[in-house]
Amino acid sequence: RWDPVENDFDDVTYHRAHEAGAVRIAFDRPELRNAFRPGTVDELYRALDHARKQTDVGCVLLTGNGPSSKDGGWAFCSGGDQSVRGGSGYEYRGDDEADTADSADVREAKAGRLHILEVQRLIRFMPKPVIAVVPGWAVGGGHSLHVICDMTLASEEHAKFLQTDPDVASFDAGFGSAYLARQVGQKKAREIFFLGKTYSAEEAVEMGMANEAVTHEELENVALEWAEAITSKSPTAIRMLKFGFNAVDDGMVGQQVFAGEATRLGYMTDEAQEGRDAFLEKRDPDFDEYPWHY
Ligand code: 1HA
Repeated sequence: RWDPVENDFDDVTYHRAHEAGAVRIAFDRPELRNAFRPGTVDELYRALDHARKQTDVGCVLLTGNGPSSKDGGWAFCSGGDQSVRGGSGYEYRGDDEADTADSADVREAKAGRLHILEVQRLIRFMPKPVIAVVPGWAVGGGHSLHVICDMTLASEEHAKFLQTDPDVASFDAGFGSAYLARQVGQKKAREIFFLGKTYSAEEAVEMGMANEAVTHEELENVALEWAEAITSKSPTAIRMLKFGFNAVDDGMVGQQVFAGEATRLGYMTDEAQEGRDAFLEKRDPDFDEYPWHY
């Protein structure tokens, strides 16, 4: 059902649904509860950006592979890999094959940076829905990733939601908390970050940060059904709705993204082409036949 998309990834798998306009991108470090190191995040970015550019792909499923061969545990993602966190951030290490291709100065420039906020922005601003498919733990920066996705589908049996950021002296004071508060309310969002309690799939649905909990066995089937429902609809309508939902919280950037799409639609009209043609033909534009719609 899933065909591999050609790639050179080590920490992420990337598949295209056979004959459907959906892709599946998955963290592939199940023994570490799918924690991400710098190379993982860069691969994730590249996979998402590839999916963004495919004009016949309308939906991305973001998930975590499992179970762990060590103890059978499942995870969506447990956030930043604490074992490569150095004094000034997350470090590329020798075994981080994903980045050995970079020259020494590029590695130096990237040192300590986990480009996870760039990934968050890519998910937020790509013109197609990204669905978090949560088969197990969604923790820390992994929790924030599910928050930023357009929708969340969770495994009834294994999904667990937990914010450990303040335990490890980290803090997503951006989308991971602010957008969460939009979903669950201010008090509940503060509880999630300040108390660090673990929530079940059912509780996540109840508080509004997950859409639905389904049996673990059905998880990927339902995810694909959702993707197919989305990709059967009008691409323009879905894109405008996503950016419309974002705009109110994204300030002038939200307006800019929405306006970019409006301009694209405007350019498709005869009226816009008259403007362009008049310029190229060195004459005054004649907009008389285009009504002032009300
Ligand atoms: O918040 C941000 C950022 C915010 C703004 C900007 C950038 C950010 C970048 C990153 C982050 C963060 O992600 S900070 C939060 C980092 N993550 C954590 O604090 C979660 C740490 N992990 C846990 O709390 C637990 O492992 C767990 C709740 C996910 C699972 O618990 P469980 O089922 O009891 O399993 P456990 O035995 O703990 O874990 C299995 C294996 O996975 C362990 O390794 P082993 O003993 O088998 O050798 C464990 O060490 C490893 N592991 C799990 N999570 C991580 C990890 N190793 C490294 N890093 C992890 N995050």
